[in-house]
Amino acid sequence: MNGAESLVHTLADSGVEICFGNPGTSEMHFVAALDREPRMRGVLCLFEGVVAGAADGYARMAGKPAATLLHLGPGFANAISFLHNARKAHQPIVNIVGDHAASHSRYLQAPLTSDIMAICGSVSDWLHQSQAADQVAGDGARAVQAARQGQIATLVLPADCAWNPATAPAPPLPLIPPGTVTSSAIDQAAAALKNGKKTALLLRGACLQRRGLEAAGRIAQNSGARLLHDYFTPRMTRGEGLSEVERIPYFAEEIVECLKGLEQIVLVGAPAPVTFFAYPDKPSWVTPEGCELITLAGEREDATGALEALADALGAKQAGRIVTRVVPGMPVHAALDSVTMGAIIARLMPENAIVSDDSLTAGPGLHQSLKYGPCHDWLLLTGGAIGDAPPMAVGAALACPGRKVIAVSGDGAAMYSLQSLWTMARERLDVVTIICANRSYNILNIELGRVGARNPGPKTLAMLDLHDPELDFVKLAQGMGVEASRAETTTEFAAQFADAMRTKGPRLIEAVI
Ligand SMILES: Cc1ncc(C[n+]2csc(CCOP(=O)(O)OP(=O)(O)O)c2C)c(N)n1
Ligand SMILES: [Mg+2]
Repeated sequence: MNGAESLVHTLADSGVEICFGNPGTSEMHFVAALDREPRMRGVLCLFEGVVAGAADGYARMAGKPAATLLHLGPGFANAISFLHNARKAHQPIVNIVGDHAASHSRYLQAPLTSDIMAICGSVSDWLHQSQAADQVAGDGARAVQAARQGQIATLVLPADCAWNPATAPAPPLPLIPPGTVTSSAIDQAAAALKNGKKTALLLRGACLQRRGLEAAGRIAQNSGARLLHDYFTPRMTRGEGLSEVERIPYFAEEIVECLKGLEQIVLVGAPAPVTFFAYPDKPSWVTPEGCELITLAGEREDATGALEALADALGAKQAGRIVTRVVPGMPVHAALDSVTMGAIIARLMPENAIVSDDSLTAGPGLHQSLKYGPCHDWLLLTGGAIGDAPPMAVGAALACPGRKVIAVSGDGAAMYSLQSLWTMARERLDVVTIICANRSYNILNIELGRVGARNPGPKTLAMLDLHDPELDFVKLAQGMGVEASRAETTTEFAAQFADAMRTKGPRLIEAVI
């Protein structure tokens, strides 16, 4: 076998079952090796941002890494923003980045020669360049081990290391589990929850899934503490049957209001809260003055186990308050807006769906109904690099066949990664993509005033406007093989969304709001 084959077998032996890729000449041996490893699925994406977003969505839902295949420094560079989102979400990804053969990279004038290690290093927690074909398998096993600690692992694979002979795949390396929380951290949090002060638990990571939420609910019931999660949390299981957790709002002054009066915040897999942006005369640090921050579990520790241990330490046996479903009434016939759109989605979506959410200013309207909707997993824009709802939906659909995936995206955001639709069509993924078409970078129109930019003129406003020309998402989707329709009223949206829920396969609805 050659180095590339030894790597693909090693990845498969280590439990990596899927590779999202956009290959080039330097990756041809890796591509050819896919046919010799039946356990590895290759998924072509037509832009590297889609590759990265799909790997992120896959990891969030599968709880394990996908591989990506990227073409030298420029290919990796195209993936950076969505790798950044994945990194902020502490998701596991194994990037395989083809590079020139050693004999060729000394020619700086070769078009694709770049400072590849600097480019890859910018968003990788683990980075290595293979030095010889017979070391590639071992490098691959180490990359998977690193990724499985919730990291972006990047292996740069020079073409000669891929094509030269190698001996054998490398055996999988042991999984390094997240750190266990010390009993003193649990005792400290337990004591804090009994001291009568106004307290909130701020939860992030896997503890926002069913097991952690169950323990958190018992703690809240026992102690009276509030449960909070950050605005762009990576993944949360929510809706019917789950503990209700308050979402920390987006804008600085709303966050301050939300956290006002708290005397203690217990951090559970979460960092201390800060605002999304800085604004003149507004705080970035939003922990109320005098409020104590107590760490129960660090961002890379077993927060779920810590919550269960804390619930036991408190003797908190009684289940917490759980969400009962509220089925919104069918909105009356009217022009669609984000509130009625959210109500219709929450009314008609099936149980156990996955919602990939980059809905921006349509979000609050959607959130209002969805939080009392049927149980679903909710994936959010963790690193602030917009456009990752459709690619994350690609990855989530491949991780969870049989579950309906609903991607909700702003019209501006959707244009960063529209090529996702082609992969949805090719892989026949059960994803409905909803474009919130307000023909505007609406949030930026709001922010313009908030940051204190004065007297915007026509040139300024044109930079935030999407009317001229109007994007026709129906045609764009059809051009990529996805069935699509436009809804301008509640009635149209309800009919189209209901139909999308009844049938399987990729579908797009341009929701004019
Ligand atoms: C990669 C990246 N580029 C640019 C931005 C800046 N940005 C934030 S929101 C936004 C516009 C979003 O518009 P849209 O998706 O239509 O949502 P709306 O605000 O209209 O609800 C832009 C350009 C960003 N966050 N990330
Ligand atoms: Mg918009």
